[in-house]
Amino acid sequence: MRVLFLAAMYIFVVASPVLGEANFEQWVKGFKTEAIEQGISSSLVDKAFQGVAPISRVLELDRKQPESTMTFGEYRQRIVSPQRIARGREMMAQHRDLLHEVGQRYGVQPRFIVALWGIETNYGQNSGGYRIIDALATLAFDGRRSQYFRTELLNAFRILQDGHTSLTSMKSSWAGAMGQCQFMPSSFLQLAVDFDGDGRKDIWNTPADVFASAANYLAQSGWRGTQIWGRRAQLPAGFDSNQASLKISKPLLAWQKIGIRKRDGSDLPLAPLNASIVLPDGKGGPAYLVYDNYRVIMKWNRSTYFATSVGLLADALAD
Ligand SMILES: [Ca+2]
Repeated sequence: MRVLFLAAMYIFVVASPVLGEANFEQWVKGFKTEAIEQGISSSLVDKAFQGVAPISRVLELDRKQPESTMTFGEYRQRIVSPQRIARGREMMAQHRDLLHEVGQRYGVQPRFIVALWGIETNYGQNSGGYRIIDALATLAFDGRRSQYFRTELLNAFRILQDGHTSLTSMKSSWAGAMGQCQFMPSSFLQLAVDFDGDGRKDIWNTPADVFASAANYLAQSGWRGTQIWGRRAQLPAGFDSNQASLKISKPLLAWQKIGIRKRDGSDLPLAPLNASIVLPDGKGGPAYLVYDNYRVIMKWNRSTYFATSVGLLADALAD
């Protein structure tokens, strides 16, 4: 039975590219009907799907998760590199007035806006070269989360229809994250901002809109502009690593009492704050004491690697 089953799978896999093309055309037909029912203009949908075919590279990338094969130490070295810190400082200086204005409006310290921007797209230099319709159609047709991507594809059409960008400018990552702050279309519809007031939320090419959209995302997710993200900590000998969990949140005083200290060995601040201990590389790796803002960063990307790196890069960009 097992052998027969595998043989059947083999035939399916070999035959699927041809089958896939026919199915894709069918799928596009069904999607177009739904989009038009939802109020997207038929000429826009027709134009957007001209020459679209599934992108095999997108499926390949969807099936592998590079981050999980790296330790946090390796990830941090790559993501919070000396080059990225240097460039970030240049960007802080170049956009100082705008960042200040956006930061004031949304209650977010500019260094966190710039850190997210730097990590997401290397300060706008690498915001993804895929045509979003092609990428999302591929994932909606054949991905592991097809319903999610189908909804995002519909959202992408809403953004186009509203005139925020054009079909040719609407580029994304392979997974549909758009522009310099890498918003999915659903996040764009909820949280993107037209900060320069030209009528378009342009997160592809307008720094004011990019910064304000990122800041608005944080603000709406509960960011506190008077607090930091957390800090590197020193654990006492014999620390019970079961205590290192985002599910466990305790007053700083409680952590101080069991011997947690700042990295340099000095006392924790006496602020009335709750904190959690995070060990991105597990027991024996670097320890971080993190506050509520860390959880906000994890709403942006649910990865301790990501959130800790944003915090560390923001610290490196502090005045
Ligand atoms: Ca704008």
